[in-house]
Amino acid sequence: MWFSWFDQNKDGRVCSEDLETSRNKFANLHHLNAQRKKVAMDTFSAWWTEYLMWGKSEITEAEFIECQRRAFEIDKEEFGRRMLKNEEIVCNLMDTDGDGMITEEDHIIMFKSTEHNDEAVDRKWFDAYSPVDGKVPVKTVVDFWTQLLTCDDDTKPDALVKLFKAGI
Ligand SMILES: [Ca+2]
Ligand SMILES: [Ca+2]
Repeated sequence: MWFSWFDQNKDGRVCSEDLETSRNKFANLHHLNAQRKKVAMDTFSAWWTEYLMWGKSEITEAEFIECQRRAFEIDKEEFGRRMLKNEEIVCNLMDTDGDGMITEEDHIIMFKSTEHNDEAVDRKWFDAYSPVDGKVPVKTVVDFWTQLLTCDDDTKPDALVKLFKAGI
């Protein structure tokens, strides 16, 4: 579910061109100046390449699942740390003003960067975090997505799984 989220053209693979499109959209929607744009673009690339493409320039869904499965089987705790790190990087990237909070606008921009363009839908995802005054702490978002990526008990209720399964 998580991987296919980033497979914007639904051809079963995620590649460097997708990364290029996403990071440009992210920087442009945030209206970042040249210096901040460079930092954000570099972080975006490093994150995407490591955690989505496992260091490759292109990866299929089957390869991605195999990489994740192997890492999980080899060392579950290390896998958990890897997924946490992944979410810390991407959630801190969303917090462009560095105040430790992610606004609804920040979140919508990240969704739009990966071609999830329907704002009404994007707002439902943001609501899952129970925001206060249109904001949530970065850590809350990190926790939600790390839980999604690491929990091996599929009977445990998961707000994000519910949204994925609802096809939202
Ligand atoms: Ca694709
Ligand atoms: Ca912020």
